[in-house]
Amino acid sequence: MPGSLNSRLNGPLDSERVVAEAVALGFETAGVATGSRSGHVAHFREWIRAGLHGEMGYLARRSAVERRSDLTRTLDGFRSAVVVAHSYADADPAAGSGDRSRAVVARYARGRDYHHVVGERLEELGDRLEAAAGRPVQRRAYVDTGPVLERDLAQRAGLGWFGKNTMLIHPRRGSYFFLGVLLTDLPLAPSSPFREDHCGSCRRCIDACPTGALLGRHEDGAPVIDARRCISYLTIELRGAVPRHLRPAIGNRVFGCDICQEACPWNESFATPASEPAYMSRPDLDRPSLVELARRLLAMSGKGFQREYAGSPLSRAGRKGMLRNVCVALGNWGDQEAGPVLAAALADPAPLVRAHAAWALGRVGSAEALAALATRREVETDRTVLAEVEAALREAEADDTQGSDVCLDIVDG
Ligand code: B12
Ligand code: SF4
Ligand code: SF4
Repeated sequence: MPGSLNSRLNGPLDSERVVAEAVALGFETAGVATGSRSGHVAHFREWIRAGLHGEMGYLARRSAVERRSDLTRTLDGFRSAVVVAHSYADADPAAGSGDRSRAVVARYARGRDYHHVVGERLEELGDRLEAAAGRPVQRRAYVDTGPVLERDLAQRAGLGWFGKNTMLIHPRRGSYFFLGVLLTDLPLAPSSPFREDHCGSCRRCIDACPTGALLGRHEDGAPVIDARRCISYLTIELRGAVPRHLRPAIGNRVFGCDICQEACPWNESFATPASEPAYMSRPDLDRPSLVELARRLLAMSGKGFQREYAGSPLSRAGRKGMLRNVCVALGNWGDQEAGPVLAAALADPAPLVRAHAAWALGRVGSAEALAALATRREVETDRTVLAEVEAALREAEADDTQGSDVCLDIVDG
């Protein structure tokens, strides 16, 4: 440990000491924000009012919105928020490979669940601050799930600016990091807020987003996302069917999406692989073959899935959600090799899985795929699945007719 950090760790309990303690615990950087109210709350409310949060009802609950607007509603006696950043950057051969027969899991989700990793470390940080303060410290730790505007606090604590991709970007670390927040009753001095916007005229993230989810900056400067179109939302948060018109744009992403971060020059220049072993990829989530992944998931029960992915972010999507995502990716690959496993998925007990398998078989379009759809049409009892089966058969037929039209045109010409 460098001498200066060591001496700060033995110094008085001020903001410098708090940051030093956070860094000693393995966080890359940290800062302090004070003031229980945020200037961003009106923007947050407007975003909810416009329905851009989709089905993420927990964001829109009245009590949760109110708690976001005033931190003293969450911690009586709130004085300061310690905000930490924990890097999960990964060199990622997956995204660059372009091999559509393999699944891409977003970087943040390939290892252990960050809620646990960051949460445990924030508790440890709280214990250390309490020992240094020599009195009980009122505190609450949040990572992602609480009614807290984490990026707003991070910007106020000096950790970075809001990029047009809505990510909090650090000028020397890029954006591949989690945020954690420790609300305390400690009277700490605030760090300098990060006021610059380093995006300038760049719009690489907006242009790269395959679903058009990034809407650019609002006239007040806030970046706006339509979460209902974001692949991260569609593959993790959405419980029902993925809207048909968005399925092709999802490609082979089966859990989360990093495209607007991959496009960002600040990540190209500054993201260096994380040193945290907990975030290293599980072997089965490192570019798994889509067919293999589908086979494994189909063989699991819902409980078996939760056992297999306990402690992994993937548990949030559940078996049905993951199989839905893998079916979409298999349909986007569209290779005949996907046919047999999709035919098996067409008999899955979950209608959600059958519906997406039907869509994917239509995209594969081989004689075997169409035969599996035709057979299912005779026995299917779920109306939604039946509609997907019929649409897939209709579209495959239309493609076929279009194909022969093209031939005729050529012959006629
Ligand atoms: C809901 C949510 C999502 C939703 C919506 C995303 C979104 N951009 O809002 C979905 C499911 C799509 C999602 C996806 C992802 N998420 Co998410 N998500 C959240 C969550 C739980 C809430 C975010 C929220 O409230 N959104 C609503 C908007 C309106 O609020 P906001 O994002 O804070 O944006 C502020 C700015 O717009 C701002 N603002 C900025 N400038 C200005 C200027 C002015 C003048 C004003 C008035 C306002 C303003 O006002 C808003 C309020 O502060 C946070 C954790 C948390 N509790 O904060 C994690 C969080 C934002 N997610 C995170 C991550 C890692 C991701 C993914 C990268 C995961 C992945 N690989 O798939 C993607 C990235 C997609 C993207 N481009 O955003 C990290 C981001 C870390 C970072 N460096 O920024 C967080 C902080 C979780 C964590 N603890 O680490 N996420
Ligand atoms: S995470 Fe993917 S889908 Fe979502 S905004 Fe970024 S590029 Fe678009
Ligand atoms: S890609 Fe460009 S516009 Fe988007 S967040 Fe990065 S710097 Fe900003």
